[in-house]
Amino acid sequence: MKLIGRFMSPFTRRVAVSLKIQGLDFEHLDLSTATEADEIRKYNPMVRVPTVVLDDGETLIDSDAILDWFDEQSGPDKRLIPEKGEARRNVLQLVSWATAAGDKTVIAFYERTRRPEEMVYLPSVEGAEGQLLEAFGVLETAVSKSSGWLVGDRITQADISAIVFLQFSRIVLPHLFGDRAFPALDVLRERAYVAYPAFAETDPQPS
Ligand SMILES: N[C@@H](CCC(=O)N[C@@H](CS)C(=O)NCC(=O)O)C(=O)O
Repeated sequence: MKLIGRFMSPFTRRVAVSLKIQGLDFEHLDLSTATEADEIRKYNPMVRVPTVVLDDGETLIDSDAILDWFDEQSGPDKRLIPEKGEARRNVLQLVSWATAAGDKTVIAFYERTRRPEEMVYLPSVEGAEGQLLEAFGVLETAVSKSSGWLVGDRITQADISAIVFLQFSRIVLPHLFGDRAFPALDVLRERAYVAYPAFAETDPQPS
């Protein structure tokens, strides 16, 4: 199967990290939505990433839906989102804070970089930036109350998403993080990098 999108895209990267942790092989097409739209369009007419093309040719879009399918394929021991109950609710809630931070980061980043300066409405951009910091604050509190991984005693999608989206936000909106530290999330990231090569193997490379 093919995974389309750069690891600078946190939505793509969390799929890549998850597939690697689950031991699923894929071919990575390192294509940028900004500069290689025509190539991506061959796989996804919306030119959005991540896009996955399965071995039988079927196309999957949207990281949540993609992750859900591979969780089901992996079986109970390798699931990254528990199948049911409180653990599932907790993981899904934490993933939602992380993806919400990611959505707001993409909005702020695109507004700041893809518009003529005079057309940027700063109060709206700064509003999104405030929201994403609040979301990371919720994740910081959650991890500081946990005993290692965010939920339970092994890595879940909550950990992967928290790590990947915070790294992305720090890269593309560095001005936000000068006086906002997330020490517990940093410890979580270090723990994950030591335990799982998938993180280092997908380190985002800003162009
Ligand atoms: N909800 C989507 C969000 C994906 C997303 O925002 N992808 C960005 C890159 S990080 C993208 O493709 N941007 C180009 C566009 O949407 O036009 C998911 O979870 O996959």
